[in-house]
Amino acid sequence: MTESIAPFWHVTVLTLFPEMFPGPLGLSLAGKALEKGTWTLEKLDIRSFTRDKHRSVDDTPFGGGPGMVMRPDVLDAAIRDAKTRQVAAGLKPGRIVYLSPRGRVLDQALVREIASEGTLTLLCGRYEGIDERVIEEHHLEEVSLGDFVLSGGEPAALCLIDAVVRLLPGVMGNVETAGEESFERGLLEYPHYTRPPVWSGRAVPEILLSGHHEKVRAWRLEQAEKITEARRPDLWSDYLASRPAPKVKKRRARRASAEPTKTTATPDGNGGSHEG
Ligand code: 4HQ
Repeated sequence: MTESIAPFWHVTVLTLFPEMFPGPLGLSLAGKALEKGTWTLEKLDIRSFTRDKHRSVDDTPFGGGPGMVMRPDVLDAAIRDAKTRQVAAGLKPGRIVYLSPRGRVLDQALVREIASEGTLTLLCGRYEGIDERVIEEHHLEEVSLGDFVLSGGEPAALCLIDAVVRLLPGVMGNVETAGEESFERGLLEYPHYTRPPVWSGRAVPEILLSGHHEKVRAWRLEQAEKITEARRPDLWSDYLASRPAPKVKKRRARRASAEPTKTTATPDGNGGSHEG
């Protein structure tokens, strides 16, 4: 699961609010990378794919109910144009993500996967959402930022792009390389401190001032583990399950043992091991 990151990356955004892009991503490190051409952004205004005189992108839901639904014919034209333009630019059209609370919840593994692919198309919905048939027809992948409701997919798209772009080569400089970052190990971050060493009567943990790099590393791991266990039992159990099993010294099978390889509870209550 160690995808290499694409050398450059393209995203096409389908939206009714193209002015929202790159938005905050035009500033700071992501913006610099955009200027340098580390990534490219194409915005397609969904309304430009309407053909009626009122330029309608939505209509009332069949079966009744509140709100409006984005029309499949308009979205289909937008998606086709996105693909056509990607091919014309020499890109291989990749996955098409529809931002939606029904989707797979975005995590760092999916961000890495997307960063490893050259091209992404993002569809931002408004109103109650989009006609289900477009999801089927174009094999849209639904991705959610979390269990809350936005007024549109645009802020979620900006978050996803931000998370991808910071992984592209040269965007972040030297920070968080080679899986230094806590989340790369499936843990929450350890606590950070900087000057002054005493502030508001609070001293920085002494170990951090000691210069013992190995002890600092061990302390930070311990802190990251404690905070993950306390705050995110879901991450904690994944971490425990994926952690390499502690080495158990091989002990020769007992000659008279009926079940020499069984590792479940034994009369000594320790799986037959004297470690762990
Ligand atoms: N919406 N994660 C409804 C979200 C959302 C989320 C986007 C609101 C789609 C139609 N998107 N529109 N949560 O709440 O990604």
